[in-house]
Amino acid sequence: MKTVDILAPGPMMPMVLEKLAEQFTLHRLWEMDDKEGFIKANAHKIRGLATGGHVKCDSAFLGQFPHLEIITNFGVGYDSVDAKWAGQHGLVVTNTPDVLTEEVADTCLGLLLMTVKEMPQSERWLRDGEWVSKGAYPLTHTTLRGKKIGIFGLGRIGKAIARRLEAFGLEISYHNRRRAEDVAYAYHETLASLAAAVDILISVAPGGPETHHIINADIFKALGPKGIFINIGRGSAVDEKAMIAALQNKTIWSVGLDVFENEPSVPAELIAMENIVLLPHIGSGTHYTRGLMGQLVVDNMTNWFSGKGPISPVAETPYKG
Ligand code: NAP
Ligand code: 8YV
Repeated sequence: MKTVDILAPGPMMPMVLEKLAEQFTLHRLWEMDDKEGFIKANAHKIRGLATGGHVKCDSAFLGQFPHLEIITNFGVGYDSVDAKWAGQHGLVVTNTPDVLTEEVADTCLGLLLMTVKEMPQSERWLRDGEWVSKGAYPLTHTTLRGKKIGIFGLGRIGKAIARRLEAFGLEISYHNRRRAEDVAYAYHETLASLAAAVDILISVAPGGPETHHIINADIFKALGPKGIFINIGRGSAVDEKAMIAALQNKTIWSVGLDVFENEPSVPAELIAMENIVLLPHIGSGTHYTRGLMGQLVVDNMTNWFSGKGPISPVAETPYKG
């Protein structure tokens, strides 16, 4: 398959690039001095794109490659790729579902516990010598005991989070566009109704235009002054300014965030807040799981150019054979 030219617009895991380069003629756009010149001269050759969440593959970018067939995305979330446009133009987009589900759910539970039980703050207390100088860390303001949990986006990862929360003995409800038939948790037809009914709201919803700023001032108001918001989905789903205001005005109690609107930039107002927990998008971040995700990127590309079809096409580009 060395006769097939593929393009990586931005950096990816070295393992992915090495394995792709073994089989295909791989062009590393981000390393080139004259990126525009390269595209002008070579766009007609490019048949595959391997990308991650950090490069915007919108219609203007994708439209430059007249013979493009497939875009293999590293990550289950593919909001940086205009998959609708790709589907309308006969392209296939693949993502990396399932292989990261349990890992991301583990991270979410960690983030939830850190936030509710003030673990980063109490660890700082110990490291700063306050245990010795001031005595025991104060009792935490809240607890998971007896709390109602709402999940926004009860899909693969949301269900894995819910299974863990069931073992914690907690009541779970959720909001999706459609009721999930395979669970008995209470369904809310709107996000506002879910937020009003629960103590802790966890977002595992995808990014993209449909969820943009869907978690806004009204949702925080509905969650209430003892409410906690956890985000392991996408930062773009949250109106970050409204969330900062809600924290400053004590409209909600606290947040635990793994994702942000403009990563890796995190608003200074959030960094200044001691009572919240901020993680640098580590949901799937282990060698083990990122390795599985990388392999799936490579396998999708290999399968496609061997004529076997994609392994994990996204909903907007179903494979018809
Ligand atoms: P999934 O199985 O497709 O689940 C997404 C869920 O969200 C579905 O249940 C879907 O239900 C619901 N949903 C989608 N759009 C919605 C909308 N507009 N309003 C209400 N509900 C909506 O995906 P997944 O594998 O669980 O992954 C979920 C997301 O997690 C990814 O898209 C990604 O953004 C994020 N993620 C983050 C990390 C991290 O490191 N922090 C890692 C992996 C994934 P309906 O279709 O019925 O609405
Ligand atoms: C990835 C993620 O690490 O899969 C996703 O949607 O958010 C993470 O697992 C990220 O997309 C890679 O940039």
